[in-house]
Amino acid sequence: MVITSVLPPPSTDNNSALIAILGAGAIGQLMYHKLSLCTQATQANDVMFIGRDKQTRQQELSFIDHTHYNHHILATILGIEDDRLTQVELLLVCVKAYQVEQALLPLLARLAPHCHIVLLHNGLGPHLPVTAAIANHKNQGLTLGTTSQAALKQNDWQVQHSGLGVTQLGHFCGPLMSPTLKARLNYLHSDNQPLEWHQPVLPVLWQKLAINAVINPLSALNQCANGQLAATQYQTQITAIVDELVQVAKCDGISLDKTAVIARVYQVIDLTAANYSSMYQDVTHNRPTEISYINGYICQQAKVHQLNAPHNQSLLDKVLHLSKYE
Ligand code: KPL
Repeated sequence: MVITSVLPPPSTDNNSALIAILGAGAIGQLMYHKLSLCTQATQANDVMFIGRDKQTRQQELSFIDHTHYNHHILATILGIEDDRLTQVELLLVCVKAYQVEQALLPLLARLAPHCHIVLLHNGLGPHLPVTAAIANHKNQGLTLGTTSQAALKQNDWQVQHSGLGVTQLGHFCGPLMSPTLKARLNYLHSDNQPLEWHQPVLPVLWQKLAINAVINPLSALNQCANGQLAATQYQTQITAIVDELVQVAKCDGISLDKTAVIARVYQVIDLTAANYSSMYQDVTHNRPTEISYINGYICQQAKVHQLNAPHNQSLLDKVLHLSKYE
């Protein structure tokens, strides 16, 4: 059953600090709702999207939470020429990995000089050019993160929270995030799962990379739901993918326990059994995939360390071949 409530648009205070979200895909809209629903009680309007257009506009969003309650909110999508960009103190980057550099780097100079950036995408790699760019904006800090919360876009502005999961964040470079902003981000928790902060954060991201390196390409290539990957026919391949990843991570200074990583991969396969991975959906809808930042990142780092990663390379080649965009 879907229950509907219509919330009035919150009031706008032109001088307050803003939290902005770059990327209005399923995860971007989920994060928007989690952060803005908690401000409805106080009528604060401090969460906005950043759009691609010059002009700022309002957009009605619909969000079906995990209890099937349907929330409607009028959201502000800031235009790229809006002066309020300079008040953005926290930017959550929820675009796909392959969009991060192009979408974020030109924005950095327009945000508050002390704006804190949070990257929240699948895969690894974009943090390297972002770190280099942020070095030119000495007061801007960078936090990296990952989420296993699942959201499904039902149409452009309607998202369903389709799976509870954990969001894990950790400081990466530059000034630390202020305690006030950290407290706001706690609203990203899912109902039974608090937001986790990890220091260092890279081991957590490599662990998530392993989950995506197995589930995403295998589900896309075999056109199956995540749960079907628990079948014994995939066991040898899954072990080989993780084995290569653990060796590459080790040369990158990240020590992972192979048995624990494989156990976690199977746990996520089980927890998300009915879901279709983001790569399955990208391939099905003829969209670009994040393969170059998942298995591609493992192959790239393998080359740096003069290692071979044939299983990851083969998945990379096959998915690139499938997708007309890459
Ligand atoms: O992150 C995911 C994705 O689909 O990108 C997993 C965890 C594999 C869930 O489907």
